[in-house]
Amino acid sequence: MATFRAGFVCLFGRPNVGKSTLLNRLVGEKLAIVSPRPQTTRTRITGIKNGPGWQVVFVDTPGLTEGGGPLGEFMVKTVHRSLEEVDLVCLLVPATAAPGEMDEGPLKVLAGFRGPVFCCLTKADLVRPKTRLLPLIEAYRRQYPFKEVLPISAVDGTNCDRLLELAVEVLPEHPAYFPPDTLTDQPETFFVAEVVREKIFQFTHQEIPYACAVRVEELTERQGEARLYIRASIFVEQVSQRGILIGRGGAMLKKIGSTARRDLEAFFGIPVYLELKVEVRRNWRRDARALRELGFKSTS
Ligand SMILES: Nc1nc2c(ncn2[C@@H]2O[C@H](COP(=O)(O)OP(=O)(O)OP(=O)(O)O)[C@@H](O)[C@H]2O)c(=O)[nH]1
Ligand SMILES: [Mg+2]
Repeated sequence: MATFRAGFVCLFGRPNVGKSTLLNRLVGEKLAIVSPRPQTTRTRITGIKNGPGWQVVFVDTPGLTEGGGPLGEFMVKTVHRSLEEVDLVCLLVPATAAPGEMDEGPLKVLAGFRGPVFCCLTKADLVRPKTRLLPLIEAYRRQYPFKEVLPISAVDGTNCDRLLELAVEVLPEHPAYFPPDTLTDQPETFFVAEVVREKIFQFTHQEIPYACAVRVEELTERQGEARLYIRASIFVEQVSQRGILIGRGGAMLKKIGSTARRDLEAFFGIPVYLELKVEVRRNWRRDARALRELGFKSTS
């Protein structure tokens, strides 16, 4: 009987190195939101890729940081938990860094991990000439016994297929964890909330996107109508932020809603009705109870 390989591969690294962009590229679907700003991802996000004789469950994680209050602690805990019981870790580091700027923080976190670790030098498309990558590759090789060190670009696709192949090779023989048509194990409501959050990142500035949490209150396909009806709340920390998010005459909220709706329609393939409202939940990022109510629950 032919063997089947399956396992979990954690995408791990500092904020903004391109973990979510790589997850989307490897899975071939936009599952995780992306922004040019650090600390976009707040939770563990899976993306499942199937091939002949194998299944890889990629696990995108929040960027590794220190501090940041109760929400920050939740995010760091999420990173640590995501590293438990995975079959392979891909440490993502920016290819644009100089060898002298190498960051040892993530390597320290990996100290207890027994499995294979790949080092992916991300955003390699930004480095020219490519020979500039060699000293960095050498520097990382000296730092940790990586099984592979490879430059990648999730934007132009450099080495992404190669990374997938190498990942499959190290996975154990194991039956598939999910049915072959499964893309992720997050519920649709989570995905919808993230799309709204991505638009907040896109259209608002400074502290605003960080002060927002989105919760889907209702997601229904109404009988007899090929249409998704979605009601979601955006929670902000202060009254002034509510005003910014709503905008003059409601213009900002409308812009967030209509761009999110377009993405959701493309993803679900049916018309979407999206109703957004903005609520103030004072200092929710520092409030353990509010965090739980807004969906920041520990998974184990
Ligand atoms: N040029 C280039 N830009 C990239 C690449 N991968 C990601 N980016 C950009 O880098 C920024 C951060 O990407 P994300 O995927 O959100 O990074 P992340 O590591 O998930 O960030 P956090 O969720 O904040 O930890 C975005 O502006 C991306 O478009 C790449 O391969 N090349
Ligand atoms: Mg991310």
